[in-house]
Amino acid sequence: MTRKMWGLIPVLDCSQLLKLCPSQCKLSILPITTPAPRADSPQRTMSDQAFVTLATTDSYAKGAMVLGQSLRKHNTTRKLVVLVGPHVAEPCREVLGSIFDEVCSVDVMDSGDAVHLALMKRPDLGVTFTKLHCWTLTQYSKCVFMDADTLVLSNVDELFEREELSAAPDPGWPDCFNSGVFVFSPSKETHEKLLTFCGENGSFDGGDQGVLNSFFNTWATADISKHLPFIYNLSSIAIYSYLPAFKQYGHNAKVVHFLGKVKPWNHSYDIQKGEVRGHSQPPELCQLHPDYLLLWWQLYAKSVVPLLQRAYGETSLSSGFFDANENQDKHEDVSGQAAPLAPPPQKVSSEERKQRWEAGQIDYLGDDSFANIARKLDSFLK
Ligand SMILES: [Mn+2]
Repeated sequence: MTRKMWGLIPVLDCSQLLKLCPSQCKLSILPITTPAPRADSPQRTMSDQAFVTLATTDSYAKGAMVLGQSLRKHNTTRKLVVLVGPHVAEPCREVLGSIFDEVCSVDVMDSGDAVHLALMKRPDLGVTFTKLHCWTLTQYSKCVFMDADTLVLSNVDELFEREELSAAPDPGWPDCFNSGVFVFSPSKETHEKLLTFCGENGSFDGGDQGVLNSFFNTWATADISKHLPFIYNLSSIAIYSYLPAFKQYGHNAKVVHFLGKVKPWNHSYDIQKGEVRGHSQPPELCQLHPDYLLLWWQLYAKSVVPLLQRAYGETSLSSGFFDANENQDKHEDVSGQAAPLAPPPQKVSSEERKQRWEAGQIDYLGDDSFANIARKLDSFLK
């Protein structure tokens, strides 16, 4: 019965419908065939908003790769953009291109304020001025900048509800915002103003954070909605300096920021045991929280290393997995005796490790096969 009835209704295309309808009908039909984009439609929101990060070296590129994968893992609906400096190797750009929607090459724009940089003992910070280039991404209406040494622990798309310039307080000087995570609106005009401001005023800390805090100088007082909760930029240093607060609120953390000189990629990882191991810096310099460090390495091993292997050539990197052992065997052959046995690695449980870290005893020592893999990767990434 129903089928019969439907069979009687002629199938009309749009032009036939238009012919049948009085002229005002066009208004009701046209929007159906070509729906006008609405400002609040999710599709529009997805395509004109982006997370932006910056990679000036191959090491920071690794950080950017892990950050990008952490955003993907937590199903962001926004675009992913990475600004890449001229020193980043081609295979790294290739990997970044497979994780990010857009890879933008930018010139390194050093602050030139060498005295301040030296004072900060962070000569590498000068290049983060390249960050200011993010304001030129005018194909997007709103962006969230995230340092390559940050890691997303859950979906943070709600950050796009905030306006420029929204950021979390800096743990060292809470009247300043930390420039590791901030919401901004790309604009050629703002970009030019920032550059002019830099030229005239320099940076009080020799880095981008000083410039941005001087430029957006009402952040601390004007509008509380521009203060991002601390859980959107939780630095390990802050955890360490206010442990009771971390124990109370830390489980809500959404973004971890590996502030300081020692970065996750300066460590190595035992993929069999799932443990983070030694780094090149003395242990007392490292205050990264072991759980977050482990999360970073797990994501790196699972979602980034396979891409790097592909980009740098499967065979050369595969042999890299065994090079260390081969070398050791050769060494044994040459010396005619077994190499002296290293002390057996200490077995430390996750809980023990955490307790030690909380007591300030940060001890990442030891060597293992994945450390050698990482070294091999590093040798490719130089
Ligand atoms: Mn950072």
